[in-house]
Amino acid sequence: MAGWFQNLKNSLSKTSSKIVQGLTSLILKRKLDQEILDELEEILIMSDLGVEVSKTLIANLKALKFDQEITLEEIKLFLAEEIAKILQNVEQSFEIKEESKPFIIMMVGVNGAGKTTTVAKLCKLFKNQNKTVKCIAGDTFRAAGSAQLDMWGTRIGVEVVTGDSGTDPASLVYRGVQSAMSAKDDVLVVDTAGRLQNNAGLMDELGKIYRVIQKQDETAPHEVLLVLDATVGQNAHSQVELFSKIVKVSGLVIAKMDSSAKAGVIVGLAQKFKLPIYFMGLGEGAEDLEEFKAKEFSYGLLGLDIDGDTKR
Ligand SMILES: Nc1nc2c(ncn2[C@@H]2O[C@H](COP(=O)(O)OP(=O)(O)O)[C@@H](O)[C@H]2O)c(=O)[nH]1
Ligand SMILES: [Mg+2]
Repeated sequence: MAGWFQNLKNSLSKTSSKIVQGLTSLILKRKLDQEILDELEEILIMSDLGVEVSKTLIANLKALKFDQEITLEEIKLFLAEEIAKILQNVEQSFEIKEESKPFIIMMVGVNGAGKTTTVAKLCKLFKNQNKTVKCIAGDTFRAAGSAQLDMWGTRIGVEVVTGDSGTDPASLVYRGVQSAMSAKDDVLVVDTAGRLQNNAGLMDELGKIYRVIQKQDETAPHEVLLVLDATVGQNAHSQVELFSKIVKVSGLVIAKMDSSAKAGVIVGLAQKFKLPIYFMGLGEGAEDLEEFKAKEFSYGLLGLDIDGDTKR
């Protein structure tokens, strides 16, 4: 479908304009000297790519072009290609395995990251693929948590398993898994709460939900997706570390790419954790979810266009 790359590029404009403005102020046409390299490194670090990635990119650029003439376009292209190489390692298409019925996806993440919205987007996506889908409103901690998903369910035509506010989430999840099993649903998406009084409470609850799922199907949950809010920048690193201690995170979803100026953080996350990035959230609507594509993301990040085919 034409236009999806433009949509991604527009979504990334807050981040890319920061990088591109920095670059534009830097270089007209001159030889690549140490001063430019230092300034360039600072721009990359300020753009949330992370210190380690930024240093590597600069070292590679230096090795290739030091003391030679270079244009702004060449630098952008170089960065886009190098960043794409890093991100290719975490580009992986999300697969619902047919042999697992239901294929159970558990969503985790801090409060406000975009979990519930992503649950709705995923349900819609699988429904569009003609799969039978259910979800569980496992955030019984917030009074509005379950109502929010219920409303989405009505809107997109997907059944939502809910309990009253304050219901024990683990028993709700048990009931939801049973229901999806007996209906032989293709996919079951489990929403969870993010903020509990403290980390111990969160660990306890997510651990319990994980075990309840596993008890009913020892191969499940088949995916544990950590939803990260792209606007939090470097803080995303500590969230990956925290949640990886609690559950076996199998992949990432980066929400709110469209409202972030810090989407560059993905590059550092990819380098450090090597977790697949499956999806990007590009808005608040049910359709505003795209598969993560390394090259498109990198080019969008540098405000560049891609010629020809954009892989979709
Ligand atoms: N712009 C934008 N907003 C989003 C996106 N994903 C979620 N949101 C908004 O972020 C807020 C928190 O989302 P929610 O799904 O309730 O987060 P949760 O607490 O993790 O379940 C809501 O206002 C959502 O509409 C996204 O990809 N883009
Ligand atoms: Mg929620």
